[in-house]
Amino acid sequence: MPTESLSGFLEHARAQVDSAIERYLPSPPASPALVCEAMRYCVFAGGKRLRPVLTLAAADAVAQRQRAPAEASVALALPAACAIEMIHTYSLIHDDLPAMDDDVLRRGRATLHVVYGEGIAILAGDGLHAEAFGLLAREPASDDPAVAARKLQVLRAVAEAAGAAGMVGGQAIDLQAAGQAPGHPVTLNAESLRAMHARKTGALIRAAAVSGAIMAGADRALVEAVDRYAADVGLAFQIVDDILDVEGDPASLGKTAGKDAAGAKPTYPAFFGLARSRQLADECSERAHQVLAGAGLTDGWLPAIADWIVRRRN
Ligand code: GRG
Repeated sequence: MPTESLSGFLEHARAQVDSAIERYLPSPPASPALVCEAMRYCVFAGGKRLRPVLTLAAADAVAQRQRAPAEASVALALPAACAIEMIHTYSLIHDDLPAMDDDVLRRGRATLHVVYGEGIAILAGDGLHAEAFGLLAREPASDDPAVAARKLQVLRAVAEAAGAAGMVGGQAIDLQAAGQAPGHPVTLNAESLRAMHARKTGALIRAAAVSGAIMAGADRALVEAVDRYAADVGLAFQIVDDILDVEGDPASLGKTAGKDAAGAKPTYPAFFGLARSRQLADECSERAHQVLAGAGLTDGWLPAIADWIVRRRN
């Protein structure tokens, strides 16, 4: 994906992802109009598209490393990029529900349940989740057994990341830590906070990058390198998310700021303070760069994405 700057790459990748998701999402008359509309309300509300960007950037980097045509590799990875964004969006819809984090603002708009009611919001999330796996199974449509094998590997990686060992498990621990699992409270320390985030947000971020690498035909060593890179990018992302909750401006965040402190939530700034939290995020980025250098994956946008995650303001 030869663009001149990271912002050019991000713009191009987001446009590709948005137009593909629009094609892939269900629409009437095959599916009832209301639930289709509710899905689109949240999917097209202006998210950063970090996860699909990572998928496409990983496919591009692996292609460059293997001297393969990058555009073809990115095209193979595009359905996985879209499916992962659909799963991420479902998780945000469900996280915002009164039974979970109970929030009214997301991606700069009223949350889905505020606009469409809780029942439709739950169903829109469920629908996005199911549609994502259908998409992973269906696309890219190909008779090539190698492509079919890569799709199966991606299905497994994404299911594990979204499931009980990953995002769902992390969210369950989060609810316990917030005192929202009656009879099952837990108290997190700095290490169990890291482990909770590794499941809740880290697993899907890793699966996003790994899926791009797999679809581009990466061998085991390259997949592992991309996975290690993404684990550090995911942790940096979470630390910065916690910092922004303290320092961020709700208008640019597009969500309620100050919620962690208000809810006395365990966070990186709460455990380490802001200055050390920033250092920890920088250290993650540094490790991510080292992994890329060691694996010969520095061509393309993965290094710049690690820097963007640490410097972002939303
Ligand atoms: C409901 C099973 C289930 C899981 C929810 C991801 C998640 C798990 C909850 C989100 C809660 C939250 C705000 C976590 C902090 C990090 C995070 C995932 C922020 C939102 O992701 P961004 O910043 O959002 O990538 P955009 O809108 O840019 O896509």
